[in-house]
Amino acid sequence: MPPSSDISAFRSALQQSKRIIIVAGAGLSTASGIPTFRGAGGYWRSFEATRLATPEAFAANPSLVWQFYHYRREKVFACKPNNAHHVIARLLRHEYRQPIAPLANQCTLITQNVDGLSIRAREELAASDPTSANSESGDIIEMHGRLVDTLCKRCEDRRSNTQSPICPALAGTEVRTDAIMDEAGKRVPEATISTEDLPHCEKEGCGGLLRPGVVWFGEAIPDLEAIDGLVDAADMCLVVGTSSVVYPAAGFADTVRQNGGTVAVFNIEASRGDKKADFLFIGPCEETLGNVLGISLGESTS
Ligand code: BJW
Ligand code: ZN
Repeated sequence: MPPSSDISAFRSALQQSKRIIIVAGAGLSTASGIPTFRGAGGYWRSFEATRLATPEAFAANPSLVWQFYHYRREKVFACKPNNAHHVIARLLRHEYRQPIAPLANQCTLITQNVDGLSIRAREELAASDPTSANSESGDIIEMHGRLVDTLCKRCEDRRSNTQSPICPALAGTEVRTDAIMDEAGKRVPEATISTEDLPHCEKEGCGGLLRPGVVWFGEAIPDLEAIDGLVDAADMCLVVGTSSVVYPAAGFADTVRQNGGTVAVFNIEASRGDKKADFLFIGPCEETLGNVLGISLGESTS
């Protein structure tokens, strides 16, 4: 049976749900101005973003990979959460969830995004209503790491670094976003920053080369056991703005469905997630999510 787009049927299922997971991807942040990984937005200087997100690419050309991540860090510093992040921040909070999912005592966002915008939306919500700053909010799991984190290749020290730019040599490289051609139409090679000028570990006596603290292809997802536990227990799975091609996240909806739960996909277009969906809401999630869930943002956000 094809998935339904009946909002009242979806809301009835939500009323019955007890444990909700939201599985999010790059489409959650497009309205904030962050490019996706696949499709038209998935290129940087004519490189496929997914080809740069590997340990092999970093080993072969740390200068290029750092320029890509520096560009994305600077972009995120200049962005703010959009309506979809704000709706999810509310859904995570018990008092906002109560009217639409009264039985749901657990609600967790499992995001593949590394931009930190979901955390920022949650912080903004807490700040906008100081009386409920301590009220219970569901967890946010950033399963592919964080752009602002660095990881030392030598001592494995992981820490948050929000310096802009992260090192002097990368300053200004973010403005080059397209491939440059010379008069003969030949591609001008990328400027190479020598490895010693890239970010290095500041831990006492280390000085090892730093890499972005994100999860690349072939690398393990931190705390996957805990995530699997949440997925196994969930009876409602909202899949928001992901192409559902990257595992393990792409398999979470299958698990929920196999366990008898309900899956609702929110995507701007058809995606691989559709075939495992009970409900499908096509459109920009920054509009559909609030409408379908019945969460209004009022005047406070953009
Ligand atoms: C909108 C919208 C709007 C636009 N509104 N919608 C099983 C089968 C086959 C392969 C594997 C498997 N298990 C593991 C693998 C290998 C691999 C994998 O999945 N490969 C596939 C490509 C086949 N997985 C891994 O390697 C993972 N590791 C692992 O499994 O380790 C095992 C292990 C165990 C023990 C020891 C060692 C290893 C790791 C995956 C890491 C992925 N990393 C990246 C980069 C992160 C860092 C960074 O950001 O730079 O994560 S790749 C990239 O893809 C990024 C994303 O999080 C991820 C998913 O992409 P996403 O978010 O779905 O984005 P898009 O662009 O694809 O889609 C956007 C969607 O939004 C589209 O559908 C649009 O239509 C939509 N959209 N605007 C609503 N306004
Ligand atoms: Zn170190």
